[in-house]
Amino acid sequence: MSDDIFLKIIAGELPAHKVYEDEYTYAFLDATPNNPGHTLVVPKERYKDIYEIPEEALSHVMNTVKKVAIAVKKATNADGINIAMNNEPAAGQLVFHAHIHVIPRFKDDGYKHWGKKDYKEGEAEKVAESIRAEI
Ligand code: DGP
Repeated sequence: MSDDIFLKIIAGELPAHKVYEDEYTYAFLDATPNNPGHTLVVPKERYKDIYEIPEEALSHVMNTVKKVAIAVKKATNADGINIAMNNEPAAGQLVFHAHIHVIPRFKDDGYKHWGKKDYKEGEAEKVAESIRAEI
């Protein structure tokens, strides 16, 4: 039996507030929202994260993310929307079935953006070159 809670939600074995479903994707309210209306969009097939998910499946997910983002904004009267994906525990991933967070944001919701760092001399050039070499 799978220990994938999102597969169980898709199969109706665990309760969730579904907001959208199509052949490839499923969208439901996050149980512990940053703000009311915070929705998770998942592929119906299990892929662990951004590294594993095939381009075609990701493209289905992103099409649904756009649909859901527009609906969440209208339904909640949000001032903005964050789209986020956590990959691996170091980045905050808790559920290992790839998913995108659609988070409605409000001017007065109290959240702050992540802190920023400065590059040291020569560091940006070096890291950009390393990334280019991996693509
Ligand atoms: P992440 O940290 O990116 O892996 O986010 C996982 C999210 O999944 C987290 O915001 C809470 C949500 N979540 C975990 N378990 C359940 C559940 O059983 N039902 C619902 N609706 N959401 C869940």
